[in-house]
Amino acid sequence: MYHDSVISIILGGGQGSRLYPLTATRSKPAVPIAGKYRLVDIPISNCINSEIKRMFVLTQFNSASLNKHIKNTYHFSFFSQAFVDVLAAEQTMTSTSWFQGTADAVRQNMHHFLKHDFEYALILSGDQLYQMDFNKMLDAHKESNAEITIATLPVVEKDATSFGILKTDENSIITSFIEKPDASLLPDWTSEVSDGMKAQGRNHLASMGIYIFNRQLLIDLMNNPDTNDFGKEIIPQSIDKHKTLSYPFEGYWTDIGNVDSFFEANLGLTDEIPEFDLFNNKKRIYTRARMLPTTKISGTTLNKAVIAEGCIINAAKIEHSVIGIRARIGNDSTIINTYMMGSDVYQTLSEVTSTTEIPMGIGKRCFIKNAIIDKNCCIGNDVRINVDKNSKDAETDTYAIKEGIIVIKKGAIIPHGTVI
Ligand code: ADQ
Ligand code: ADP
Repeated sequence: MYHDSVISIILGGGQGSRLYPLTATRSKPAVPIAGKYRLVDIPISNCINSEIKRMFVLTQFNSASLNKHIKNTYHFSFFSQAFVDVLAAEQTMTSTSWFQGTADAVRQNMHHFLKHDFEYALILSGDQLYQMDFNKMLDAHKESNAEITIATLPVVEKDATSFGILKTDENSIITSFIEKPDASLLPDWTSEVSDGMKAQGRNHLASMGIYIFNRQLLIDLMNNPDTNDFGKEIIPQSIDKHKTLSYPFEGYWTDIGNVDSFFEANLGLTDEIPEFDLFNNKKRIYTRARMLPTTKISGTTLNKAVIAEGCIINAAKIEHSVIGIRARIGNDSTIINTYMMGSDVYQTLSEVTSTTEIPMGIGKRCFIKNAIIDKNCCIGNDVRINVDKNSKDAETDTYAIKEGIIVIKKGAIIPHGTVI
């Protein structure tokens, strides 16, 4: 086990513009996923399951909800060295010193990291859904005497333009690397992959944005103020100078950095055997223990539904949907292909039955399809939300439509009878 020799640095997000409007009022690591977790719980849980217990979360803005979540969730023993520290950019939005990229975010926080003893820095992205034992990656790094190790995954040609793509020699040492290559270059960038991957047409080896750096090399690289990004500069410039190992991973891994992939990853949890395994004693995903009551359901046909704790559901039908904590859904409503995040608090019975205010949750006789409903939304009765791939992108105060998915903004009030 490497817990004494490793710190992990979780890149919590740039401006989060690709996940907008989910990131309009909170930092990316605080975005709720899978009904009861937050994005940052994934890398933190992977670290805890790998016995790596000194973690830093780098974020562009210090949202109250992120600090609160970390503080309320990750309590370690008084006698343990373990911690999760949130380090926010100390500049303002308009300042030019705002983190210029992933490497710049690490550089600006080096003084925090160097206060701790470590031999290896494990750098992780904050917006990926996967379960990985980092000890195996650290073993491979150590055994090969590498200075840098990059976790890699074979991808299909269509996806290859979104990633750093690399080539290796027979010892898995990386010989070349190109960040997000143009499609026309791809024929020159295939790699040897396993037969199983080949059969799926996954012939391009992609960087997962998960890196191990030896301490001294990280210090040296961070001393060069001209490099701001790992994928664009640090990694391509290091390949020839420093032994860089590819650590192959073939499990489930997906980037959830945009609304479309975030939506797919959440709804993927409703599959008969979800690729992301939440039902595993050894790969537990941690989150805040909220002590919520069990969910109460009446008169609802459920099909491929994932329902978190503390909900009150009277809907007619919920299909292919994830329903988050404390959600309330009224009689005769139908919810399809939807991720509803739920609510932060319960309202009183008189608030829920109010005839003047629309209560939190979804009202009666609604039809909702292809939606992400952020927290604390108040959706009235007889609301019909039915967007699809043909819907044009649009934005109002209360919702945004992007690529056929509608995001109802946090706390939005959608009046009775609205049709979108
Ligand atoms: P991208 O994911 O496109 O590619 P980037 O946008 O730099 O790279 O994000 C990497 C991670 O760092 C994300 O979690 C992001 O939220 C976070 N991040 C970005 N800017 C940040 C900042 N200023 N401060 C803190 N965190 C920040 C990268 C690699 C590719 C690789 C893919 C795999 O560059 O080579 O293939 O990851 O997803
Ligand atoms: P988000 O989940 O959107 O990032 P926050 O985490 O900031 O938002 O909000 C969640 C916390 O805020 C909850 O833990 C809850 O205590 C508090 N909160 C939110 N809305 C209310 C409300 N209407 N009344 C009381 N507390 C609230």
